[in-house]
Amino acid sequence: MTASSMMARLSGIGRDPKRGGYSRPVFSPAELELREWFVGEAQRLGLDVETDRNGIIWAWWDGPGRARENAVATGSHLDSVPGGGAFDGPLGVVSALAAVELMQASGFRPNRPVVIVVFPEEEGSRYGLPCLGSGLMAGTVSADRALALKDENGDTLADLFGRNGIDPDRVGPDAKAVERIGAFVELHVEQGRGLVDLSEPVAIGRSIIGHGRWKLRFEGQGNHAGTTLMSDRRDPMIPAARTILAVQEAAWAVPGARATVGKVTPVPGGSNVIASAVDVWLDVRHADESALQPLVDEITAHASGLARAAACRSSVSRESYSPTAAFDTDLIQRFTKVLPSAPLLDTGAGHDAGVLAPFTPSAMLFVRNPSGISHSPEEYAEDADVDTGAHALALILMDLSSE
Ligand code: HGY
Ligand code: MN
Ligand code: MN
Ligand code: MN
Repeated sequence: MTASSMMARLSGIGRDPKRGGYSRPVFSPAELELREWFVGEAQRLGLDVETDRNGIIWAWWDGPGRARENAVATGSHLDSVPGGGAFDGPLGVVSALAAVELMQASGFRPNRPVVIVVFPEEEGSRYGLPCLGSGLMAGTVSADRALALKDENGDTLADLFGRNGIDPDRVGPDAKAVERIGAFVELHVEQGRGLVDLSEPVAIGRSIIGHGRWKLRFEGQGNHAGTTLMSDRRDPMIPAARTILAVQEAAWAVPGARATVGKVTPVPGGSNVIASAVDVWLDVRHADESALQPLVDEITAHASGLARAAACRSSVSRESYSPTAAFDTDLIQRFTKVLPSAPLLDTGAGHDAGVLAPFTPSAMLFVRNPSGISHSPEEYAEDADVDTGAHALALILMDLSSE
């Protein structure tokens, strides 16, 4: 089946009528449905499917008795941000399936195992930790910390994993799993306007800029909205709001910086309740890491002054951090030979390929997104570009696996 027809087939799964677009938190019914669909499609292609100790699905195209080492791996994720688009994640998985089908149909037989990999919780929408599956496998995320994290309903990752057949006691670094990947290629919908401006359907990824998430907590005194005089309040919403404005100003002052507050959680969150606490989630990105931390420091210092001025307290925790990741130059060179007209693009979005890059040669392909918009229902790719992307991926996989 072509990649575009697979995307069409999946288009009803995980729609979010309230927010628009798709909401597929990891291991939600929608994401589980996609995972199950993936397993069925992989088996239809004759791939051997296994789920590892970190909830990562592997679908192997290899012969009986062939050692699972030096594999050419490709894939992405099936979870989404709240109210996200159809393509971020699934496009890479669908294109991997389509690419294997194209290779099989052409009569090609790989000399190295080819494996499709599906990572859980890439977006970090449920537990706040992006690229959780790949990070656990690579050991860049602490298993103890991750397993104790709670989602909005107080459900821990340990419980969620346990209910889905993943033994929490076995979650954690898996050097053997990483070692068997000889090269990793992640295809992804582009999340900006690079390819639109260049009038090309497919790009080769060069790097991912450094990025991280911080949680700023403001604490005051929860109280009654009607009986508490303005002069008697310790309302943490006030320094939180002023901090959000300060984030924007501070980021504008640093060329190349991107800083976002996309999630604010008042506790307890009632319209007639002065909050007792407010969590402000800060996402900061910069290609030059030496500019990133000082910007975060400036914001948090400012936040603490604003909290004191409102008779509140503030604290900050770093929830996740991904250094700038440069993709493998040898792989990029090979991709360029196979796809001579594909431009090289850097991206501000995080990916499992960025987590794997320090451990195994990794690189990416991007498919044109005419809207230039992502993490939104408006994220888009034309059918023709989707199929061109899958074809490009097949050429890359054939080149790599024929050695
Ligand atoms: O870039 C992100 O926000 C996520 O890792 N996809
Ligand atoms: Mn995303
Ligand atoms: Mn993604
Ligand atoms: Mn991403």
